[in-house]
Formats: sequence, structure tokens, C-alpha cells
Amino acid sequence: MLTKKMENALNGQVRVEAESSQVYLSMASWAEVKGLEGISLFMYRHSDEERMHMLKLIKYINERGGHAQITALQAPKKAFTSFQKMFQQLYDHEIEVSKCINELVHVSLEEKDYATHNFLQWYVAEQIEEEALARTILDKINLIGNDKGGLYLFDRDVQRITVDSSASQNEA
Ligand code: OFO
Repeated sequence: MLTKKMENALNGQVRVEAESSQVYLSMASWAEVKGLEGISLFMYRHSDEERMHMLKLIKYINERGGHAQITALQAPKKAFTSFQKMFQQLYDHEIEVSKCINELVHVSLEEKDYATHNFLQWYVAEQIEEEALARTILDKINLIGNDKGGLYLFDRDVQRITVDSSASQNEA
């Protein structure tokens, strides 16, 4: 059984994951209308992954005698000044999500809820992967600069990064 404090904290994370999914969905849509096909596929996939993170939490809360709350969400940004800035925002967003996960782990220890502590380790590992992925992408973007050929290759490459990251997730 979850304590009220633990349940509320986990519900907070349900919302964070749901908002993350919406943020990346908005990025996907923007990239799609800009003709950045690979980037948009990457973002659609990323949005799906965040929804999966949310569902995993919902199931867990309900299984442990809590009640997962589905709430209104903050609307994401609709437009981006450049795809470079958009990826910087993705990275910054993931850093914030990592802080939220760390805070949740902290609450699980305070509440002496070792089952939840154990459950959260999946998210801790996932955040390491996601931050590393976002950093790799930013490094590639910095290498390209304003080179059009580089952008073409990046748009193609970023789809492969998506496949690789989902493959490693399937192994987990
Ligand atoms: Fe990208 O964050 Fe979920 O956990």
C-alpha cells in the first residue's frame, strides 16, 4: 500500500510524463510541417515513449492500492525558432525530468517504501539513456552548423538513433 505522500508524488510524475509526451508531440508536428521528416519521426517516437512511461506509473499506482490521477495538462509550445533550439529544449526538458525522478526516489526512501524505490530504478536508468541520447544529438547538431548537406544527413541519421534507442529499451 502506498502512503498518501508517495501516491501524490507518483501522481505528480504521471503528469510530468504526460506533459513530456505532449511536448514531444508538438515538436513532431512542427518538424513535420517544416519538412524535417526524420526529426519528426524521432519526436513522434519519443512522444510515444513518454506515454509509455506515464502508463507504467499509472498501472503501478493502481496496483499498489492508490488511484492514478489523470489531470489537465499545460499546453506545450507550438512553434520553435529552429530545430537546433528545439533539440536544446528537449535536452533541458530531460534534465528537469531527471530532477523529478531523483526527487521521487528521495520520497520513496523517506517513506521507507522499498518496493517503489525498486520500481523507480527503471526510471533512473532510463533517464541516463535519455540524457545521453539528447547530448549525442546536440553534439551532432553542433558539428553540422549551418551546412545544408549536414542537415540532410542529420535528418536521416536521427531516425537511426531512434531505432537504436528503442532497441536498447526492448532489451531492458
Ligand atoms: Fe524522457 O522522460 Fe520519461 O521518464
